[in-house]
Amino acid sequence: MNNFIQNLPKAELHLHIEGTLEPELMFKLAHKNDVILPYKTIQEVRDAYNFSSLQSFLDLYYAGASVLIEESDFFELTWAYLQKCKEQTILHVEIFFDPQTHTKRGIAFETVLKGIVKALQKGKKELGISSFLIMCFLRHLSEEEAFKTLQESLAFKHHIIGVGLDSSEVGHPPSKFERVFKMARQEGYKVVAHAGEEGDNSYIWEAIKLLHVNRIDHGIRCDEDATLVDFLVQKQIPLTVCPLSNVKLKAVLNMPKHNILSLLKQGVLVTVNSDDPAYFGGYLNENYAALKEHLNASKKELTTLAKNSFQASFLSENEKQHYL
Ligand code: ES4
Ligand code: ZN
Repeated sequence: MNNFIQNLPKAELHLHIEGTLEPELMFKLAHKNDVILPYKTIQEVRDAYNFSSLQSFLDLYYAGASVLIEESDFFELTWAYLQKCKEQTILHVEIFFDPQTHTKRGIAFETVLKGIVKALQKGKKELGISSFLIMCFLRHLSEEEAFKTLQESLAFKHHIIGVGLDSSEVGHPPSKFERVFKMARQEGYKVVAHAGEEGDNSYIWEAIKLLHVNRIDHGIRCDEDATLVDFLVQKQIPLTVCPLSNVKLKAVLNMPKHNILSLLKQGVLVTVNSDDPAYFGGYLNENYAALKEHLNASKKELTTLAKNSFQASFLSENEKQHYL
């Protein structure tokens, strides 16, 4: 790994903890919990990671998550990711979790949350990594189910900084969750939403105008509308971009065609993130390295992207200053 990228202090703002489940841990937990997987070997799992779209990935991702049963499983998953952060000079993380993926299978919200939180607390204490937790609603499920999840989260509000919106984008626009997000904001949660990954620029506009998001996750289709790009620049609304994910899920044809550096040059507050690193072939440093290799990103650009990751974070202005 490139030394410069390796040693660059970074924050990660778009990371689904369920998307850090490596096939080795998937098999280990399947065995422990008596969960039957549709694969015989680790190689078979890896061979299945050939996606044609977001949905083709999500089908596998939800199947993989079925091995997570006990609190200790969520702890082990999160702890493994934090060790990776330590290796990669990631100093601060804002992690997504999908409670509905688990409560739908009869796993208690509390089991999921406690396992993740205990690992984050250990990560702070032993590795010096600061962290926030963001709860995502699955947008292919109903508004009513999202409200139920929001209600359930309130008992654990002190552990959750904000809410997000993920899963199948097209056909499930932000407007579907306008009332849920309004209540979340009233409860003091920060708000983010996946928008403009596969959905067109109208999904980004809706996330901004109807959900009043603090950040857009992905947002790469903003360049379809010059007015929208100007708006993002003017308001400095951050985009959490995930280059390897976009290529793997065919949201972008290939890495040389990725628009992240073009957006950066136009003044958009873009950041680099890994999304679901166990599935997309790389953690955060591999995403930075892809920009260097395929887009000729300079040291100055890579440094700006890393600084942006702290600027776009939910750290206090005081804490941010430490990194900028
Ligand atoms: C996701 Cl890449 C992506 N997009 C939307 N939802 C997701 N959940 C996990 N990864
Ligand atoms: Zn994502």
